[in-house]
Amino acid sequence: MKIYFAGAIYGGREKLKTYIKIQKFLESLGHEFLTKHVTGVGMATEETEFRKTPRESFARNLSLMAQADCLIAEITLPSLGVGYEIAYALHTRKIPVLALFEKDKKHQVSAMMRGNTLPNYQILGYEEGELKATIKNFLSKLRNFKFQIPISK
Ligand code: 6IA
Repeated sequence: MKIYFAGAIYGGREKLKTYIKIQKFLESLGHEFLTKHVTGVGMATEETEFRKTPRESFARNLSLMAQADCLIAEITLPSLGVGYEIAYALHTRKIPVLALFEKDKKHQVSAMMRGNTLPNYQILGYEEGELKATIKNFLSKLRNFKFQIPISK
């Protein structure tokens, strides 16, 4: 499966280790981690990313989004970019979205994320030790998800 991972960049880099853990876990399961620019791990030429203009980054991200089977977001840190990507995945691509946040940081997660009841959206608080099982559970249910929601062509 091709997975678009969203995590804060300008929103803060404090959760980078968790993003990398998620990337390595998804890759160990055989999935393609589309958004290596979020972690910087496994990028062909890291420098190229830094030289991209915002327009180039935006266009490249939308083309990655067009290939994605689902989106997984780590939303503990408030990030405009991540919020935009989640809305785009839900409303434009209509793909399944899993939003994860550190359980004890619930108070800083936007009501727009916590109150969303769209059928292709799931939000879960996690403790460090639960992360992998939570992701695995989401991925195992994706096939059923696809039957429930209209997937865009
Ligand atoms: O608002 P934020 O910067 O926190 O948004 C982060 C999210 O938006 C990530 O999930 C990314 O996919 C996307 N994003 C934000 N900025 C960039 C970017 N800028 N390049 C690619 N995607 C981005 C330059 C990156 C660089 C300095 C490593």
